[in-house]
Amino acid sequence: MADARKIVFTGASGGIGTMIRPLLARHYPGLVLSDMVKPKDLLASETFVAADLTKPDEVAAAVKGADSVIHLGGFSVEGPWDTILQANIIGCYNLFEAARVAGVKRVIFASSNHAVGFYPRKRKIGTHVTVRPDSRYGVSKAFGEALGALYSDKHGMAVTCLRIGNVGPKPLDVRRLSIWISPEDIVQLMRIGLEHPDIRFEIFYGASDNAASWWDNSRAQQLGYRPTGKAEDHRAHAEAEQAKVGPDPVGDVFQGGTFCAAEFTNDVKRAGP
Ligand code: 15L
Repeated sequence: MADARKIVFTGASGGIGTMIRPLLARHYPGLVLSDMVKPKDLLASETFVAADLTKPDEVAAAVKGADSVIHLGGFSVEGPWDTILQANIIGCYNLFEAARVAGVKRVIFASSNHAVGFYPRKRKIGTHVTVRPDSRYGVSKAFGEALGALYSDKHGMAVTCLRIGNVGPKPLDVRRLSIWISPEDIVQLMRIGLEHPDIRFEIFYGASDNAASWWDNSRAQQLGYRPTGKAEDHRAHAEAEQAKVGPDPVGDVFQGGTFCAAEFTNDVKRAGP
């Protein structure tokens, strides 16, 4: 269905952005894409505004006149502190603040499973648990969720945080059987955030209908989420890929996997809730 709203999509040239742009364009043909580099295959219906998230003026120009923002921009894995600080802390603040000034009504924030990565795999968690980040990257995603709550409560912005698992055509390994989300399903979650009248501040898990899930996504379901992807359909592929890597005594215990194991100097029994 055509939609006259102006929706700005940051991080449009990144991995997830590239996968979901054509799917989003079916629902929102006038999408305004933003990133540091222009996507190679801009559709006739799309426009592009270059913006560096660390530069408030550029971010303000990118979101000018928008009523909604899908914020996928930033650094998408663990990195040195200054990289995370610039792209995901300062960049995320600049985005929310520019959105407030521009009168943006709805923001979809790409959070991550790594905001709660130190929960053990044997525990099923909902969206109200205390954050347990597994990396500086995970901390930055928890920060983004907190900013979203602030702008929702203080300024009435309708903010939806997606704690994304792993987006792709199929789960890459056994861990991803629990956290995988198809491109179609993440677009479905974004559409709920962009359109549902009851959104104030929400956290959804970005996961498909995975039998091995570690997450209770009942709030998303209450608001209409009906995932169509099923990780189990790809189990053989995921197990074959898993067989190529050895066991990880830290990463295999916790939901965040290798993000937990990196730089780990603790005792596994003392980590996580
Ligand atoms: C993420 O948050 C990353 O952006 C992505 O690259 C994957 O590492 C994913 O998490 C994951 O946990 O598989």
